[in-house]
Amino acid sequence: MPNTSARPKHGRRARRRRRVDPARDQLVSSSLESAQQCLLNQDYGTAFVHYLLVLNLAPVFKDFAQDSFRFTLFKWAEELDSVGRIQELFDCYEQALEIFPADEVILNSMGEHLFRMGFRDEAAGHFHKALKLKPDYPEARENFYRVANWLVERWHFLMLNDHGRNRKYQQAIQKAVQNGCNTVLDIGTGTGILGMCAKKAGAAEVYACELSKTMYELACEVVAANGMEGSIKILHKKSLEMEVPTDIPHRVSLVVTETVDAGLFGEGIIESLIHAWHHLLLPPKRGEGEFREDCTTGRVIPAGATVFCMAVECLEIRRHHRLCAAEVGGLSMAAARELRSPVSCSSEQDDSTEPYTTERLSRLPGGYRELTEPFTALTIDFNNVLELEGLSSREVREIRLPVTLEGELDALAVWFQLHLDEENSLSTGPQEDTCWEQAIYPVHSAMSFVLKPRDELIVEVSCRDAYLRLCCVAVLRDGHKIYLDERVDFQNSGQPIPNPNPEVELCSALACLQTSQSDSEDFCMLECSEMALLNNQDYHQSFCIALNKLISGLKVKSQNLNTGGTAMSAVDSRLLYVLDVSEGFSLLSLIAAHQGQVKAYSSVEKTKQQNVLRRLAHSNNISEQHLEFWLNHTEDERGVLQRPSREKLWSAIILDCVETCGLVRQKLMEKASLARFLLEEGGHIFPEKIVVYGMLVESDTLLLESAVQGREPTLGFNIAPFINQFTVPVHVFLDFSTLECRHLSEALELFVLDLMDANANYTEREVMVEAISGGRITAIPFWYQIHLDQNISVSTLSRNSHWKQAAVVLQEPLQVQARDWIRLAVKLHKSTISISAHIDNTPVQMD
Ligand code: 44T
Repeated sequence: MPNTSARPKHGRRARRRRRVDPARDQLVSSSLESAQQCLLNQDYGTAFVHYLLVLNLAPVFKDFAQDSFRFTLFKWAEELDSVGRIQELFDCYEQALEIFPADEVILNSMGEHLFRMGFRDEAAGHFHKALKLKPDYPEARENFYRVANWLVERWHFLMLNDHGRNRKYQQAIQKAVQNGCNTVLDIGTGTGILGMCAKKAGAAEVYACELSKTMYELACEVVAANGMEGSIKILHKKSLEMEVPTDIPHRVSLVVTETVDAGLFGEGIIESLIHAWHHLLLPPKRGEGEFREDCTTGRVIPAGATVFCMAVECLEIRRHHRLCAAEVGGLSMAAARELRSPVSCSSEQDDSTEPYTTERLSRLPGGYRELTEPFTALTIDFNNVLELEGLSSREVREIRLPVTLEGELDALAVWFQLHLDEENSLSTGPQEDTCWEQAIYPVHSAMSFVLKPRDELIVEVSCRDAYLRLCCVAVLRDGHKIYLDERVDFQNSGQPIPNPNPEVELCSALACLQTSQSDSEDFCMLECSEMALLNNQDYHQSFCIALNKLISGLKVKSQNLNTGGTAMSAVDSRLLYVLDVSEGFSLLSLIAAHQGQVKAYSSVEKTKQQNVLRRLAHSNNISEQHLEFWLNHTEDERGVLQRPSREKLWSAIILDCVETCGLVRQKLMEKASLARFLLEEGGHIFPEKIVVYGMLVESDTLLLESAVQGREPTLGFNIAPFINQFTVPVHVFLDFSTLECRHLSEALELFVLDLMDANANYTEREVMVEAISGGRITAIPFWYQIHLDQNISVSTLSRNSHWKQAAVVLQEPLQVQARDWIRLAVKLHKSTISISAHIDNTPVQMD
């Protein structure tokens, strides 16, 4: 605790400036004393109020009281947090930052609270500010790296590195401005690039708006650095909140925007353009014959888009959205059929579901098979406001996709062509060599469905809540309709036609049967990664064997003890206790309970998911008393690892070590030491050890995603140094198996984390590795071997893993020759790995 009793040393300057006010001095000094006293008494709330009073009345005490004030704030915030007084907590931080606006520790700490509460953008902003104030502040740096992806999403780098896209936008803007569009609004300006293009092309007035605070600030910096500070007006606003003349003096003749996501409409372009046409743009030109633009009509770049869709078979998509396994870790999964991913186009949309997810099809492990030709699902003219307005009210349209290849129907893949103008267009298709991802609409139907050539897949296309929705409804086979989806309403679609093929009819009947039983209320949602985990048979099988080994051993031990005449009651001696503290949905407690004589505690929190586990317990003959939900017993998260005192210590504690994104979980080692303390003799932590492996690679792809590359200015503008401040050294969510890269070394062991033995751990390690071929080391992808016990382990790199990989991207690529030796310095600080690499060909001393 900081020293609270020292007397303040008044600076000479401060003393000279102070006006004499005895009453105020008296108040300040008594408040300061009270603050210190309260702090000693651990009455942090009152201490905080006193400090606030002192520092507001007498800023001269700031230096003196800063440490104690921070300490008080953090303690008080902890208390407020634990009792859920969140608004007050943030009020306190705001008051503190009014007094110490440049205090990096307070900023960082407020960021941590914001992050925990789910305000990621705001949290990231605080870490960034803290880091700007003190670049070598490791806590803020680490926090910043964890969230930088939210602040400035990685696609900004990809887009700025996509020279083709940049040039096409520039050409289209140039042409429009030269043709008379001389007042321009850039909606969602990002780094300011399109606005700057318009200015450079000679537009008289350029306005830009950006809703993200960080991106807005970045755009201001970039525009100033390019000497256009006075000539582009940037607003920190959503375009929908803009109006004439408050924000812009009059309507503009050109709107440029690239507010499109992989599913085209996900960034709200329809709504933004409808609003722009009504409030911000000049009226569109009327006749088809009017070719020349002038300053009295308005138009939009991009002018429109064509959306394509195609049915695909893809195991990688399937295992992330549907339960594929009938048995997992020895448990029958028949009772868990209602599990599904939150990505669904069903009519009952709510906040927890999304109509599509995104993937780069060309990078999916295991690839994909095209079951149909690409088909035009929709065309849209952004210059036609009636068409934009009509989208949402447009009737659901049915399209039919002729099947060209036999395969399981897993998803519809969607991409589009963005027509910037008559000449320039961009495509986001899976075959294109661009940075774009495709939108994936997974098929959730109750059972797998195999499409056959000559079938026709019937897809419903609609646009609700400004999202494009695609839904596979049925398959036309030999003139008969087989329904796929559960929400088909027979009154609208007509009764299914009797089918001469009994197999097909049975399938159809089954699909409908499933439907009527499970209305959406009964669905239980799992995150895509949780679904993939559930489908990971090896993982569960490994746990099953390891738990079985441990439990059988402990049972024998307790029997021996019992026959030896200890005082244990018969019941106690038979029950072993297992705690699963996995994050999210986990079957491991159930697998433990399935071993018999085990009382297992699950950390699953959501009621629906708990119910699924209960149902699975029931259907697998596991007594209800042998499965408990840990969090139903604890008010406080910190109590998670402490069992009710009346029970024995844990026989096994299962820790979740690696996040899906490929990083070690935060606070893992702290949790492990707490867990060790709570184990009974002979008890075990699962896993007992994790070994980090890595490989030296040359990968341009990773570079393109991490920073604006090259020394050439982007379209002649100086952007790279500004956006590159948001470069992070560790990339997450990689698929190492499909990453375009050259391997420059064998896989090597980088680091070991021992969860059972604290003394075995270290925080820094040097490893030597030989280059197997020459090249530029740009990155070191890494993954984990998770050792459950001495013989059983699972790898996060395995084909059916639900984990992705992460990679350290070197600050500067390292040129190496084949057979060079590279010295890697690997550090682990609070579960964040950092690696630096140097060539070191000095001969190794052999013992
Ligand atoms: N994603 C493309 C591009 N905004 C998404 O805050 C990269 C997709 C993509 N500002 C893979 C790769 C790629 N008013 O900074 C953002 C956002 C802002 C607005 C003001 C509005 N109405 C909006 C709407 C959005 O605009 C910026 C760009 S939007 C996202 C672009 C090729 N998958």
